[in-house]
Amino acid sequence: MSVDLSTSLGSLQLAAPTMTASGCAAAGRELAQFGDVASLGAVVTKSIMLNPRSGRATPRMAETPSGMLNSIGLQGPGLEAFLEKDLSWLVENDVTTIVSIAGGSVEEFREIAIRLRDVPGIAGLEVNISCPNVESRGQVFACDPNSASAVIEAVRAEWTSSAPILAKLSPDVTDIVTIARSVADAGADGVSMINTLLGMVIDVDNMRPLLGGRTGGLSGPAIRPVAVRAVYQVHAALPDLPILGMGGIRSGHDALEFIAAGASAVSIGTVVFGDPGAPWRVAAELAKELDARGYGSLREVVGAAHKG
Ligand code: RRO
Repeated sequence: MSVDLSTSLGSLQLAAPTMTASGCAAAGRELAQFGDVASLGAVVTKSIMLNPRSGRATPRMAETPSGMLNSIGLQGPGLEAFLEKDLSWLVENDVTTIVSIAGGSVEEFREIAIRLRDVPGIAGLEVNISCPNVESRGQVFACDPNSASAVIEAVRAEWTSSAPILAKLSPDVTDIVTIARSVADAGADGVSMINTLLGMVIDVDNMRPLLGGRTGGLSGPAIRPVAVRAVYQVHAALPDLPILGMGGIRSGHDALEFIAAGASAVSIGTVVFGDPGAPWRVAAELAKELDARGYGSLREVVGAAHKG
C-alpha cells in the first residue's frame, strides 16, 4: 500500500495530514513518549496570550455522553515563557509548529502578531477567535462577522511572515459561512473549524452548574456531525479556502469524512486524552481507508463529497 498522504494548507506544505488539536497536547512535548512528534503534520499549540493566566475556577472538566466539557479559561504561561520553554523545544526537535494565539481584544492579538513575526520556527498561526470560556460573549469574536474580521485584519496587517494565518471558527453561530467569508476577506489564508460548542452540566445533588465557570466547551464524538456539516458548508461556499478540520475525530474513517467534506488536513483533539498515540494512528488508518477505496492520494479526495 502506498497512499500519498501529503497535503497543504495554503502555502504550508505538510508531509502528513494529522495534527494535534489546540489545547489537547499542550505544546507537543508531552506526546514525545508516544511517537515521533516531528512526523506529525504539525503540532498546534495551546492558545497563548500575551500574559500568564491562571484560568477559570475548578472543576474544569465534565464527562458527557460521547464527549466532554472543558472550562479551562485560557490558562497559560504567557508569550515570553512559551517562546523560551515550549517553542524552543519544538524548534530543536524539528516539529512543524502552528502557534495558536488568543487575545481579549483586537489590540492584544495585534501585539502578539508583532511579537511573533520575527520568531523563527513558526509554520503557521491559528488565530483563536472562538474560545467559549472567556469573560463575556463579546470576546468570542468569531460569533460576529465584524469582530472576527477586525481581529484577522489586525493580525494580517502585522504578520510579515509567509506562514499562513488560519482563523479558528466557532460553531455557535447562525451561519458559519458568513463568518468564514468575513475572515477570508480580512486576509485569513484558511480556517480551522470547529472550536467547542458552548454547553453546561448541572449537578442535581447541589443544584448548581457542575463546572466552576458554569459553562464549558463541548468536544468529542458528540460534536462530529456538527463539525462535518460546518466544513461541508464552508467548502461549498468557498472552495478555494483551505480548511483544517476538527471535532470528535477518533479514527481514520472519521478523518476521511472531514477530508471528503472539504478539509485538507485534520486536528486530533479529545481522543488524545485517552489515547495519546491517536494522531499517528489516525494517519495510518486514513491511509488504509483511502487505499481500501482505491485512492492513491489524499489530495484527490479533498471535497469529494461535493462532486456529482
Ligand atoms: O482554554 C479554554 O478553556 C478553551 C479554549 Br482557549 C478554546 O479555544 N476552546 C475550548 O474549548 N477551551
